Amino acid sequence: MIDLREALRVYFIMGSTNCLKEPVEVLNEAISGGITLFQFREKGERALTGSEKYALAKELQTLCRNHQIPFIVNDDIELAVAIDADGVHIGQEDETVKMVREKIGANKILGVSVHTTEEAMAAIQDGADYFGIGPVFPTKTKADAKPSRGTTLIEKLRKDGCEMPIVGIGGITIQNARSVIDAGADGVSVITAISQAESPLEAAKALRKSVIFKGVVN
Ligand code: TZP
Ligand code: ICP
Ligand code: MG
Repeated sequence: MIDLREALRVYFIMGSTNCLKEPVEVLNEAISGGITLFQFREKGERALTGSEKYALAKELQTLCRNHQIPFIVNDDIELAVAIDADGVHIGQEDETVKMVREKIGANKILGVSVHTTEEAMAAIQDGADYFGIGPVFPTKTKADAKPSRGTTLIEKLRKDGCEMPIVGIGGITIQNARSVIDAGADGVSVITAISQAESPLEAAKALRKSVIFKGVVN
């Protein structure tokens, strides 16, 4: 079994619509730069569907497998089960956490987006393995994102003794990533910071350095 907290440190998320070059090239670079987890999130205008979505998922999953990077699918439980993904990430508007846990089984990773203490408590009860909390900073990537509220919920959950693995998400950059870790998150999830970088490899490397290096020294 992987150490989930470790795996969450540099969490890269993308789908074809986020990438400036071929998704497989972007992911390959991101892996070379040191990402620790990948989520396939094929969403938005011109997102692939059906067999094209399936084929891209398989291609990216194979790349992850070759480098021992866990592969998570966003929202699409059927796809995750069909390709035997390592886990899924769901929001509050998706199928219930309980239902998803039943479908994927006990040994898969189940991530849940939470925005309040109440949602967090419920997700713990229902079998979540980690929380995605955000947007911590303003983001243009998610059209229906809630207003950004910084790291207040992350800090509150930690203050209340919550030990669930947590990643921050939304508008996270190489420059502000450290503040999310300092607030109590185990890792940072990013789309734009890597997928839209001129060099996804250098971006992933720099992000990893800001999250991991200083973490060891401090
Ligand atoms: N959920 C909350 S913010 C967000 C998602 C999927 C988008 C994060 O993308 P970016 O480009 O890293 O701000
Ligand atoms: N958090 C994470 C980790 N992934 C998502 N897709 C999301 C929140 C909305
Ligand atoms: Mg969702």
